[in-house]
Amino acid sequence: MARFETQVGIVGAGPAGLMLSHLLHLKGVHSIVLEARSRLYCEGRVRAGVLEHTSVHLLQEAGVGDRLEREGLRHEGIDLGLNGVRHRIPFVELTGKCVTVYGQQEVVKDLIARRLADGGDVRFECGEVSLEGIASERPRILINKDGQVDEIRCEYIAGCDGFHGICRGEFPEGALSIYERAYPFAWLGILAEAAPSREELVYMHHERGFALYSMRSPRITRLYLQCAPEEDLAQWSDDRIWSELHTRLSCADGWQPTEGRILQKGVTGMRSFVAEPLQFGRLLLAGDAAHIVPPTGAKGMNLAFADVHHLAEALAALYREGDRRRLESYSKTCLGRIWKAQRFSWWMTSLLHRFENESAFDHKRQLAELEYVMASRAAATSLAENYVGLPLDGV
Ligand code: FAS
Ligand code: PHB
Repeated sequence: MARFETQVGIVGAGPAGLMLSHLLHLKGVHSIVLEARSRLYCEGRVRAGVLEHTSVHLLQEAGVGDRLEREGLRHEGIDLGLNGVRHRIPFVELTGKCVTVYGQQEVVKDLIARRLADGGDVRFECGEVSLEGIASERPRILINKDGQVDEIRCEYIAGCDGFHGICRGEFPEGALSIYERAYPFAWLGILAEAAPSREELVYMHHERGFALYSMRSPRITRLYLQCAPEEDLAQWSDDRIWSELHTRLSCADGWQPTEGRILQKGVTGMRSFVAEPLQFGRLLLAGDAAHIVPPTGAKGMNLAFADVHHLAEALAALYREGDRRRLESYSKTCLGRIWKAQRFSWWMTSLLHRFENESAFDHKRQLAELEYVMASRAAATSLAENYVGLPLDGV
């Protein structure tokens, strides 16, 4: 058995784990990152697309925003649409802030490159991870790879291993309260080699179901269709996907998405999920390991960055000044903003998707709410301030 020591053992090299490791490094705190998958897999995973202004600021402050500044697409608003009629929500006019479109896989590439350039210890394809002693002062991470078990003795463990990771499951029976909601639909998403034919995102409520027009670069379009929760991707030929996208996204003014070679397609389930508290003993959860939002509000990755910002500040205060107050209140500090993002993501999802078994009243009420948001400056401002990102302290 090989033995290693670190101050913070981090499980997971997604946006949460990588950003935490980098922020800790900047504050002089040592960490080891353990990732089950390969570097290539992590850098190729197509997921989130929108960075709140708060996340852009965090990345720039942390010195990992250069390529983001060069290649990220500044977006000053979005369009909401109802059966082919669009209405713009002008973020900058309403809030003074904007968002940036820059794929999650690009953020992951930038963070991995910087950690490795700084001599960071990031172990890909690490083998099977298990935790021991999370309630003790010296928790351990055991890694079993090809029958060889290595040990990493830590002072703290950060569970950044996503919704399907192992860390949340290490909390003892009864230590966690789970809050969740499932949705009766999913998103079929595609990445297409097609120049975006609009500058900003279009969120369309259509009788046949929600559709989202997004992008990744001047050459790549990202599009989504509301589909059944267990949709069989094999039933969706490229032609059928484009036909449905045109049906749902074509607008009265003649705009519709440009077609192109489909580079990637997948079905993403929808859920709202929060596990409270985010900490037990010396194990602290961050990102999707602790919470999941439906992607309609573009909050998932942004919440992960907010969590690790607070966690890095808390650990630095402890190591630098022996001040444990931030660490003891880490969960409470994060949960205020997490629940506001949960509310907004639920609201955007409920506003824009078709609910098969809804009553005629609820459908009319939903349309009235969408028309109200399109017509009211106050309602549009509420959407805008949540979309661009609430303050990191959650108030
Ligand atoms: P992640 O899941 O990104 O990273 C966790 C990491 O831990 C992974 O690399 C995993 O391999 C690793 N891991 C897991 N178990 C492990 C173990 N036992 N040992 C070691 N490593 C382990 N958000 C948006 O805002 N917009 C979107 O459009 C959007 N689309 C999404 C599509 C999909 C299919 C999914 C699953 C999520 C999507 N999200 C979206 C949300 C997503 O972007 C997350 O919020 C974001 O990845 C959160 O980052 P992390 O918390 O780091 O978790
Ligand atoms: C994306 O571009 O992947 C994207 C954008 C906005 C969302 C969800 C996903 O709300």
